[in-house]
Amino acid sequence: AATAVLLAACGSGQVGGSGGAAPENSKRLTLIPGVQAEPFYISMQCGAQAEAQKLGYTLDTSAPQKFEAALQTEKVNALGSNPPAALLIAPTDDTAMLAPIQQVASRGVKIVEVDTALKDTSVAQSSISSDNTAGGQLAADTLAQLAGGKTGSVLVLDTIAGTSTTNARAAGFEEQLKKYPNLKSVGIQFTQNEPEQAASKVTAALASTPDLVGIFATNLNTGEGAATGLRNAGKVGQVQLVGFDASPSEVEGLRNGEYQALIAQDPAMIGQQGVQQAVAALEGKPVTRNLTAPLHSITKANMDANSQYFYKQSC
Ligand code: T6T
Repeated sequence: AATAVLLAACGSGQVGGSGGAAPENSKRLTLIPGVQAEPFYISMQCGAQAEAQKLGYTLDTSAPQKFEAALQTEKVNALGSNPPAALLIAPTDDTAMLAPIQQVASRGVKIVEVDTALKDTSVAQSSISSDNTAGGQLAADTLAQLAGGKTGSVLVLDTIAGTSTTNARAAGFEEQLKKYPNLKSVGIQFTQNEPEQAASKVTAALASTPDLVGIFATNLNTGEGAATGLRNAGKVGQVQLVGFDASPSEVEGLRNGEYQALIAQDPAMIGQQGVQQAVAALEGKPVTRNLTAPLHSITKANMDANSQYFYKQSC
């Protein structure tokens, strides 16, 4: 933090323009994740920080308090006239974040998308994410297998319309579910990425849909909320819960039977590759426009062999 303050002070005479970072910032990267203090983004930050150090760069992180485009925009705007050489960002809205990111790019800052992405593919030099559509398809196959031929309804919990990742997971799931005529979706419900909202959606679905056999929660917040909803209704283990991500609380839930499966991402690898691509762009080396990080399907039976994919609370 002291270094960042010093750099900011040294660069205070610098004004915008398209010349890129001030010389003293040429080895500085900034990561703006979706939200602060969340295991997915903490793990991403750990991977990014380690790689930056290895490559001789510094990486600072500036995270919004909530997963919200307005708050993330403030963080982007705060880069101001003294920006880093490259910005790694997880845009919380595939459209609303376009203008602020474009503004930074227009100052010569290299942009790398990590996890989520803008609809407009012309701004970022590189994007690194899981194959979220395939992740949703994998969740549908997993749920169908868990249902074991039983007929019934399935609920999908998404976060916010405009979140590229979870929207793709939900769509991939819905598409793949058509292959299983015994299972019908009651539709995608949005939760504003709030566990409390996910819990109430589950409570309402259990009341209105007596044949509910399964839930697909498209990220860790929807999963944690769904587990709460099932616990409150005494339905744990009766309604199959397939979650996305592998936060400490989800892993605990898998162990105690609240979840039947988790689709884990590799956020540390996303962060690591994000830094590699940003540095390649800065050093004039070849850049890969789209990179896909692997997914891992974890069940209670194989969880101990997969503990390297569990997300971290600190580096
Ligand atoms: O699932 C991750 C991330 O991939 C998604 O874009 C937003 O939610 C998480 O951060 C988990 O809460």
